[in-house]
Amino acid sequence: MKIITVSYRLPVSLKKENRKPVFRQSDGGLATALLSYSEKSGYPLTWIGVADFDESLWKKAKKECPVDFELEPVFLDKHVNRRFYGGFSNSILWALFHYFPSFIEYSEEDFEAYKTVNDVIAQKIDEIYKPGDIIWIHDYHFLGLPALVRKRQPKAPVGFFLHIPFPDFEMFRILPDRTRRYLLEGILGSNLAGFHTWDDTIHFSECIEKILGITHRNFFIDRETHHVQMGAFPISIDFNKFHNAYYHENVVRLREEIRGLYEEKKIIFSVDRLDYTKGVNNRLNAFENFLIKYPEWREKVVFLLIIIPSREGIGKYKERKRMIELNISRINGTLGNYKWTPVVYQYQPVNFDKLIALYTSADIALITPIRDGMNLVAKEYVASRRDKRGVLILSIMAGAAKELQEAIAINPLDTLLISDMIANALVMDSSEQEARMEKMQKYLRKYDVTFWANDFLRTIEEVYRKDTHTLDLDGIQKENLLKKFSKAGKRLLLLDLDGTLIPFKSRPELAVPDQELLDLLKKLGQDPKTDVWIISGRSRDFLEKWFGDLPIGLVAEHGGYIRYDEWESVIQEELGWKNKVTEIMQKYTDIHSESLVEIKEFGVAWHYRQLNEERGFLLSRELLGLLKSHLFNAPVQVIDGKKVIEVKHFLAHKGTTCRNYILGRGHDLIIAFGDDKTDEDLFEWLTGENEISVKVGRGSTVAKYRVESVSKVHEVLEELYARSLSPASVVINK
Ligand code: GDG
Repeated sequence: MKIITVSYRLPVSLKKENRKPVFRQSDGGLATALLSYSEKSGYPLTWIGVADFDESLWKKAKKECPVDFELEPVFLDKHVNRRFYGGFSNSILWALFHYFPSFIEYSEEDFEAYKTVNDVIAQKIDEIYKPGDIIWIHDYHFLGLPALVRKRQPKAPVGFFLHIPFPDFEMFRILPDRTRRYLLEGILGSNLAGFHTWDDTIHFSECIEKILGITHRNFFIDRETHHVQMGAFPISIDFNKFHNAYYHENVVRLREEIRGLYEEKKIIFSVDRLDYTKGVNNRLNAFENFLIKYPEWREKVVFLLIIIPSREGIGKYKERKRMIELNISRINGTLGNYKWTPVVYQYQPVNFDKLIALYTSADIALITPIRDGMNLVAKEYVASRRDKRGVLILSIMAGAAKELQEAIAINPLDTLLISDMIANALVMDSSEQEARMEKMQKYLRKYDVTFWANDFLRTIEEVYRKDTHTLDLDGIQKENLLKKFSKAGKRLLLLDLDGTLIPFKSRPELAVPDQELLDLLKKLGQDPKTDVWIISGRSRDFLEKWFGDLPIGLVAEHGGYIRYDEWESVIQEELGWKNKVTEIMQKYTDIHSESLVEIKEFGVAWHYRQLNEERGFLLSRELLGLLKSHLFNAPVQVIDGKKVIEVKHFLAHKGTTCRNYILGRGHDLIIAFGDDKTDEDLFEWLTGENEISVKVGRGSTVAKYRVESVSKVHEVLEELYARSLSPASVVINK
């Protein structure tokens, strides 16, 4: 059993230096976290990534690789890799997911290369995977990969984590349909799709709802082959590594050196990879504003700006570098003088000790991304301040801002606000600095990168285990249920109608019960030991007309009306929202005449079964959004049903009505059958050992059992009826 991790970059680099192969391990938090998890759990680790070295060099050096895990470099054709990495990954996905749509350079060839590389990696995983292994795929380079792995290994536990933001539907939908479907279906191949924040998670869930028509229940989806959980897993850092480095000899020496260089001056610091998302030019403009608005700080402050070279082959990055450098020289030229350089700029990486020395020398860390999945620099700055000094100024557009509440929050475009906040931070008294740092450190110490990795991997296993929770109601399972039924003293059957007892038809009025079903319900209802209820979304008139003469109970309008002897309403109030909903739905029907509006007493439904599949789907997504906004705060539920959008009073609820009026009346066995979301409201109440829920057809469910179709429901009901006859006759019949 092992963990297979996939990321574009390997945590180790290999270069030839003085004709000898030299390995370097990255300081990345991901490697640290995974290694620590692997150590604690005892699962060995295999890491797959794209090699940035030659295969021949790897073959020679492989044995000397100084790591405690298996490294599986994948060697790509250079041309394909350029289109895959520089093209689709970084000139399309990166720009789009960070809300820079005008920076996208869309190319079909790049998409082809992206798919090819995802296929190559899927193949690699397939070669290595053994049952029992856990697969963890990272980031936007491999959005298609989870589904490709699922295809090859349907039973594999697969996690996917996105390190960058997931954009909202309005942004994501700009991609061609085949592309966006590939990406969304790709992620949905995993058992766990993790994001940094709930905003990202919600954006993803909205995209799958609007583009693929897949809805979730509590961010959980039941697919044909597996379950998918979505959720927020904010990444973090190795807190202790950063915290403990403060007193390292080399760090102390470097810090003294830096402090010595800027004696009498306050230091503002930032470090980023070169990227247009990081807001470096805004930051520079804010610093310039600050020096103009607060001239008393001139010559008393210095801005140490470090940019790490990144993606230099891509046009937008080259351009950004030029823009930043022009800006720096303009500011230094106009505001600096021969004794003082306001912005000290470095375009080179720094090693870990220098980074800590810089973090711990800085009076302010100024972090201003326009958009950032998380931003680890912010967390590292806080963790490294063992002296509890320094002030973090952080953009609200970074995922980290959701957690680091004691940072000074700024809007990255508001350069005037930033300049004021710099002025405030420079005079913040030490007790306030300490109090803020302490709170943030307490949080980061607890939620460190090891917590993150444990939480993520544990959740993959949990969701994976859930894969078997809904059992097919056949064979031994069915036999057990039948036995229970024949043994039970008093039994209750709760039966949904459409999609459960009656198959769907193009128009609701055509879906009516046949004589066979009526006979079946009649004979079941006549058994004094069995109470039978139809729990339906239909109107009471409809139920009365077809089932009124049977010896069974009826619930209409999803729980709004109940009939023992007489119909009784569970709702007593005026429904002011109904007119508005009817008006909105009617407009849709006026334009799209194949659809129809059904007005009920406690709700309104728009049926689109007869519309062209694709158009009906798109319109239903639009209508859903519109209704949700119009009905904000109204006491309603908006249901995205099977080819029907329905708005109903929240008390017209199958679960609540059954609980209040039908359940808890001395039944020894309860069996409920249902096929859609409103039935789930009832299933959620049926948790006891003798409370059996049965989902009809595919789709997410909390039910204990599943049958595949309406005819199977009839079959099971016939069998239950047979068992309701005397046990002796059942034996004889056998
Ligand atoms: C992506 C998302 C998300 C940088 N230069 C040096 C150096 N670094 C280290 C920092 C930090 C990391 O690189 C940068 O991480 P960020 O989170 O700030 O940004 P991205 O590279 O854009 O990362 C981001 C992240 O993935 C994780 O999910 O937070 O939102 O964009 O750890 O310290 N480290 C050293 N020398 C350098 O020159 N030693």
